[in-house]
Amino acid sequence: MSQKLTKKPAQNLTQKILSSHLRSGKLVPGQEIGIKIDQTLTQDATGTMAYLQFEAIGLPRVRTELSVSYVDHNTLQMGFRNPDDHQYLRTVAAKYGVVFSPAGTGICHQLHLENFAKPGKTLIGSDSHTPTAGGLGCLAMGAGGLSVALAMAGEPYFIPCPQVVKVELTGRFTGWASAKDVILHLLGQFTVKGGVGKVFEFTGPGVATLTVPERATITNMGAELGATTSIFPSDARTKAFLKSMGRERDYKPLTADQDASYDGEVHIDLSALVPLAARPHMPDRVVSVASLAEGDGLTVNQAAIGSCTNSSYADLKTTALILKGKRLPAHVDLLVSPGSKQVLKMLAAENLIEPLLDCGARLLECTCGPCIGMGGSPTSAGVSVRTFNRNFEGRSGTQDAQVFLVSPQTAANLALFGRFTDPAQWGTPPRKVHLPAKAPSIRKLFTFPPKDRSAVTIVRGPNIKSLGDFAPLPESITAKILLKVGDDITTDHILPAGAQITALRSNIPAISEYIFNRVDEKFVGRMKAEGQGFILGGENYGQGSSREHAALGPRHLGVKAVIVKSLARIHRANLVNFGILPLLLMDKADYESLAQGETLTIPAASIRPGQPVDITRGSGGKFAATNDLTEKELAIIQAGGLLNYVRQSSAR
Ligand code: MIC
Ligand code: SF4
Repeated sequence: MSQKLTKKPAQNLTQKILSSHLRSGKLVPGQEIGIKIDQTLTQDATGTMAYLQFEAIGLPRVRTELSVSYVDHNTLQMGFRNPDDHQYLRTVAAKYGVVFSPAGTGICHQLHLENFAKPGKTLIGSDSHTPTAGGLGCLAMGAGGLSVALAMAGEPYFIPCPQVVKVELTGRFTGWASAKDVILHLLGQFTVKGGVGKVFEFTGPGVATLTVPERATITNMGAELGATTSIFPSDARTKAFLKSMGRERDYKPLTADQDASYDGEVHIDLSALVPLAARPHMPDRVVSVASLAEGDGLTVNQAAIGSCTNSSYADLKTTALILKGKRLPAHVDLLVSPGSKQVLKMLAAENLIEPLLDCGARLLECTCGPCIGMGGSPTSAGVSVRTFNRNFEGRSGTQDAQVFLVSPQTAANLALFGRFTDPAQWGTPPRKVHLPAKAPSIRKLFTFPPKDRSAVTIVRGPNIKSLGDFAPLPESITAKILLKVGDDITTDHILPAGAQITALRSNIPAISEYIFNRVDEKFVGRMKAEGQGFILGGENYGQGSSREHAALGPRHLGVKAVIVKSLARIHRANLVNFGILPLLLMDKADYESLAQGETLTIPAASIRPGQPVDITRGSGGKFAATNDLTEKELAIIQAGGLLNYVRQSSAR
């Protein structure tokens, strides 16, 4: 009898990692899957809530292979609230077995890539740019703080199984093109909503020409496509990177099978790319830098180099080499923030700080800094070229600033000229920068949890308020549309960043006062007067950050449902987690006829997964809204949110 060998079906890289971590569901795009999470990360602005929620779950320690708490978003320590948050984060980490990275050590994603991310592992982080770790073959996703708290408790992470898009890279960079231009090119093609429900998986001969930090720039900003994540294979470049980080043992090769299939395919010829820029106020408004140089070229008032997208050693060394021996024009303010102390140490060791200082640049702490509006705001109507990943209106702290997203090479050159110029005028680019065989370790700067955690006391300042209780969803809700907004509303519109507001992330009643205040400063007043209400929105509502405060704040104010044309992935999950109904207009044309102030009745108890319901209008007419909720998600909303749901399920 001949024995038939059953050949394992060919898998792409995403399917390989997903299937080895699958806890529930099937790998069929769109269906809900539960996956085991190996690592988690948090940052300070979302972390305090995540740990308060972890505490509420009541476990003695985290159940992941590794959990790290970074402090990088707000390190200004203006007043007691912010340092109190840091102290809480440090002590709660020690108590529950989490590694702690103190303020100033670096930006979470850069540090995680350098020190902890591993090929083939799953990672979720309470920050939308967690996919940075995809640069070394880790399946890394941004999530709300509560999802991260549950992953720390050992629970699977539930997502709709993504489609996988193959991005075939060929050729190699020429001239001034760099990794940033790859992702800007993709954004120009796909837009900020084009990646929803998708993983972008990079393959092809061009991959081998890219170093891990270059790959990480690309996967980082895949978040702007709305993608679930982006990932590169783990290969000889990955091995060299991990070796330089003193982590060669963490290397394992990982690629898609030769004949793997994908749900879509794009091709990028790296040698055809030119320097690109995303114009104000969206990362997908992409044009060539040369086109912005036409005529006299727009004056540039500020340049900012850094952020989790472009703050690596290679990015900053290239910057320093471009600026060496030059002097900035008097009207240009240049801010440089290294991604980590390791980057800073390497620049210092090679005397590359001096060219930055001598040209007139300002060296900032190794944090998010101007990217999250922590200082460094441009002048009124000022033009700022930034190597960051988001240029949403007002995010820089100056409402009418004109922020362009560009590569470090582009930012440094434009800063020197003081205006947009054609890359043809920039001379010869410096040679591609590679990491040394052994980079200096900063491992001892992390605080590893003590063996005996019983003596650790968690310290809470007066601004740290535990989460209040949320009531279950009523059977029927009659309330007014208290805000009508357009397409592409970002979480920065819903809850602005900046030092003043971010300092309130541990205090929901206080931070709720700022919900939508840059869009309509009377919104909070209307919510308070009415006690409850709905929000009407357009396409891609809630894009951008993972901050769950953009759901928690509205929930605290009494928002019961958001009725929109479409939703961004992480914000949708945050709405579910905090018991707000995410409803989708069946007929998008109804958006036009619905007005702010109109009263609606939603028959909440009759909502079924994927089924339309009739919503009664104040005028007596009706319109239909549907949903893309699973049975479980609906039960979570009906329970008043995920914490209630988990408590009820464990009581059963
Ligand atoms: C951002 O870039 O918007 C942030 C700040 O990093 C957020 C997280 C937050 O709001 O704390 C993100 O991207 O998730
Ligand atoms: Fe920090 Fe900006 Fe990156 Fe967000 S996008 S993690 S604020 S550097």
